[in-house]
Amino acid sequence: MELKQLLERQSLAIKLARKAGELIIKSSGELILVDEKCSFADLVTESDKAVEKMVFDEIKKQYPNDKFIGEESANDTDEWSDDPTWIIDPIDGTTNFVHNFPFCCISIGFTYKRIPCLGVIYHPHLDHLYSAVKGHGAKLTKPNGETIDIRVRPCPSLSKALVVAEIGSQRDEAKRECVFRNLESIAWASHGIRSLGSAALNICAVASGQLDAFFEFGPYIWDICAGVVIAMEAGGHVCDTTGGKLDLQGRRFIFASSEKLAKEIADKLVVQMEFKNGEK
Ligand code: 2AM
Ligand code: CA
Ligand code: CA
Ligand code: CA
Repeated sequence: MELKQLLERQSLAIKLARKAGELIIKSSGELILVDEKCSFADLVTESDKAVEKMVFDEIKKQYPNDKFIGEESANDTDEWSDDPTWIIDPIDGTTNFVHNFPFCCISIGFTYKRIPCLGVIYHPHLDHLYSAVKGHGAKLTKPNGETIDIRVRPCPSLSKALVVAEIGSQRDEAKRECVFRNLESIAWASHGIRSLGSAALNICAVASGQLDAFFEFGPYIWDICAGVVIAMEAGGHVCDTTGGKLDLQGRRFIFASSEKLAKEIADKLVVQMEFKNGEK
């Protein structure tokens, strides 16, 4: 795809991310919880659905032939193909949103030939807009309108790293134990663990040098697609939890400031959790 076409899509994504941010902020006070998905800790609100619909409807007006994958409208028959595809999480950090903890975002990714080539992530409470086009750097636009390049910060080893990780939303006992064994292993080998509740914003924090690495078992393609473009353009290393090539649909994710740090984390993960097809 030509750069011009990507840049056109990027400006639409930025416009829609800001519009989505307004909806998120506006609806924070009047939350309507509509469902629990795979467990009592897996929440969805009317705002998740409304934001996704608004974004998809607007994109469809300009790009009727592009494909879509979105968290709230995804179903098992959705195929991720070589076609131009928008991959969207309308609210990443829904649990924070429900609890009024101001740490969530909209994440808009775009793939062509199954390669992530555009990512826009907007944190409305802080008015931070992260964006990247493959091959053209990762940027942060601040509330004063200034846009700066962002970059990961070098970190010599896990023993000097501050790591962010999530426990996910499953609550069955077998999964719980695996999650904690891994957290424990990384916690004692590093400066510490943070858990902030938004995979996409975790990626932005590492990409801008505020944290050194992020790992999670269980994230879906919409949690990481936009973030992966920002991560790579910020000079970081993404891989799966064994240190091997990242599968965007594999639900096993590491992003670190360097390949060496990513490998160190992979080596310390004591349980490689498996996700069967269709498993939530
Ligand atoms: P969400 O807020 O859009 O649901 C916290 O675990 C982070 O991981 C959030 O970004 C959350 O996205 C995402 N997430 C959602 N479902 C998950 C799952 N089953 N396992 C792991 N992470 C999940
Ligand atoms: Ca969710
Ligand atoms: Ca998400
Ligand atoms: Ca979501």
